[in-house]
Amino acid sequence: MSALLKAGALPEGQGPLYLRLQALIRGAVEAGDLKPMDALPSERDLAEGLGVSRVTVRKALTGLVGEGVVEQRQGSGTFVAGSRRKLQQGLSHLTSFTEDMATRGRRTTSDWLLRALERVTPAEAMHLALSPGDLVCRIHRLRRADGAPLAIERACVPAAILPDPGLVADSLYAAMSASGRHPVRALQRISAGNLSADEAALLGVAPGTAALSITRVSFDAEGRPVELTQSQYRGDAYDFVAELTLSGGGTP
Ligand code: 16G
Repeated sequence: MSALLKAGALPEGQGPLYLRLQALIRGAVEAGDLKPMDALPSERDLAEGLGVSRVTVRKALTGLVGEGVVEQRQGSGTFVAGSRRKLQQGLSHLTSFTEDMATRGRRTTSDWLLRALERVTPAEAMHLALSPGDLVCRIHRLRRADGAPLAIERACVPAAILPDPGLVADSLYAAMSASGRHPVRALQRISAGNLSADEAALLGVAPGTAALSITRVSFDAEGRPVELTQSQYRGDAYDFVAELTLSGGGTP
């Protein structure tokens, strides 16, 4: 990314500046220096770093959006188009979002949407085997990989396991591990859904866009439920991959 700015001044050449900037960014994407879903520097940083006006930057980015090289998401910035190369998550290993992204060399960040200690709802109590009146931590986050929004996750964890939502820094599973209650097994339901206007705005896509709705209930080593998480994953950015084997070990 900074390589784009460090590459410094635009190469000398003929033609309008915005077209030369467009070629510079397109070249970085084609060379793999910028990867799908990488965030581009802000308009201001590009303008200052390259010594051009913001109007020039805006014209270049508009051209690249038209070519399908980058995507602009309201309130989030400009990203290398990622829809042709989706992230894949295996379905047979119990991993956290942070671990999933780390194995792909991507950095996880989260925007906090809610961090609260509240009474359990009846539906949550059923999943988590709690009693009415018990307390739960609610951790709602917009999860990003290298800056690009990928999923909205709404986790609910019994207060007996996570007494204070402030204990979660970057990773919920890391906080649960610290109290010795890392999940070891999970049940997960995946269904198709459409994003509400609010969810779509957070994920930077059009309202009504298709998403993967996932509900995960996970359990600790003693079989006690420790987490109920409902997530919306961007359908254009994520593939879930399952490995299937013949049941019974016989031949067909
Ligand atoms: C995954 C889990 C989610 C869990 C989160 C913890 C799915 C569909 N969901 O995203 O249930 O709460 O990881 O991630 O895979 P963290 O430790 O990075 O906060």
